[in-house]
Amino acid sequence: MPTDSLFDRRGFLKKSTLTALAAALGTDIAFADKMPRGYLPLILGEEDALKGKHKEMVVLSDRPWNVEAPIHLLDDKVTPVESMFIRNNGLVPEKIDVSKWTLTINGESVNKPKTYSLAELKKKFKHHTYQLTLECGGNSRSGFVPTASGNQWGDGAVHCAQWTGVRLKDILADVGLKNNAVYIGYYGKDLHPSRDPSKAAISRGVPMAKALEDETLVAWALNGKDIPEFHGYPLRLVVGGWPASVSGKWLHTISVRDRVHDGAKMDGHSYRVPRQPVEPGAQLPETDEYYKIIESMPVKSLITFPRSGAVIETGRKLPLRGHAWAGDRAVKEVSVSLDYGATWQACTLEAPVNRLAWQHWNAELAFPAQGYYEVWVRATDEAGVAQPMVTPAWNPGGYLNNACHRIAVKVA
Ligand SMILES: Nc1nc2c(c(=O)[nH]1)N[C@H]1C(S)=C(S)[C@@H](COP(=O)(O)O)O[C@H]1N2
Ligand SMILES: [Mo]
Repeated sequence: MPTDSLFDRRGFLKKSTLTALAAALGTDIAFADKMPRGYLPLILGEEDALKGKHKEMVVLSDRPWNVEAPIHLLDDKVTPVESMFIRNNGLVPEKIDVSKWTLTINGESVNKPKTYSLAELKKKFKHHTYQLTLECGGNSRSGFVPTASGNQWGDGAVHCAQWTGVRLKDILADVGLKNNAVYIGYYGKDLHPSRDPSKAAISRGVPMAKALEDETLVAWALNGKDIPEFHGYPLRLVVGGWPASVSGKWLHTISVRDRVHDGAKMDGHSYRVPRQPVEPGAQLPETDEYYKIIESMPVKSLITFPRSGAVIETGRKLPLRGHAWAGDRAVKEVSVSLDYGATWQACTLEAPVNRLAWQHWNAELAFPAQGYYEVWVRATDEAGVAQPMVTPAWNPGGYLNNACHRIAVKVA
């Protein structure tokens, strides 16, 4: 429970929590000793993440907020904000003053740390807009048996929206790097669930080669407007094709490191998978010897239309469509099957609008007879790697489940 650290062993709000609250409220809390055990004062509640979200979005948890999209809400080519999943490891920052927001570039491998105001970033560097696929490393975790620890995402923790900002590589060139730079790490202004300001909720990063790609942005706009509060307002690092956990929200600092970034959630089994396949349910030492950091996400696809459970008339053809993506790679082929993978029909596949954006596919299916069907979709990337038809390698963190998506269709 993320809120545990607010309470003492008997379940009452800690003295330190009460002191911090009194400071925030400008007055003491009356009857603090009468508060029921485990009671969380309203003032500690966060803003409602569902404001501006589609009413069919699914809440996995609200402390911190984790919200996913049912697949039929991902039908748009550019994901609208109302259908974008939210994955928070902590609490959204309070009282954001954009006029005072800055981005600092520091770390062992910069010549000299430099700080930019938001206005300077916008003025000094060329603006770029890319559509980028961000998929949570734990998307589809609920498919693993036995249950892997973490949010039990269905398949809806993915979006491909349009981000506008400046290239990280342009900023880093302006700062000046030493030649021992290995990795970058981000820091965001969100609070650790314990509200302990000395702890980061999450602070991850990528190797220099990924950081310096054209599409790696420091962005202030999402689908042409300010980034919404829950998606990182007012500034965000956006890195397409890798676990979305490397796209730091509420960005205030990027450290250029002379080693693999060692921020929060870079170790243990966070966003890491065993180097060698393990037996389902296995436990292994959480060291670098056994675990490697997830980099590019694997090939995957979704059927976004029709929604599962569609009923069609006998003799009618069914138009189907969706998206496919493959981390750093492009998708080369998408096929659908209506006989549990025995035979496959090739779909029409569009090129991505830019590198690291998902690709749209469509097909028309004829059903041979009345009855219950399942339609499976399977994508193959440009290196010839295809999605598995069943859940792939179990791992303790429940990452990288890219099994084929399927929907039910009844022909009546
Ligand atoms: N500062 C900060 N950045 C963050 C997170 C966070 O909790 N804090 N969550 C990460 C994770 S795990 C994911 S999957 C994505 C989710 O992005 P979204 O909420 O905009 O969909 O943000 C990433 N960036
Ligand atoms: Mo994530």
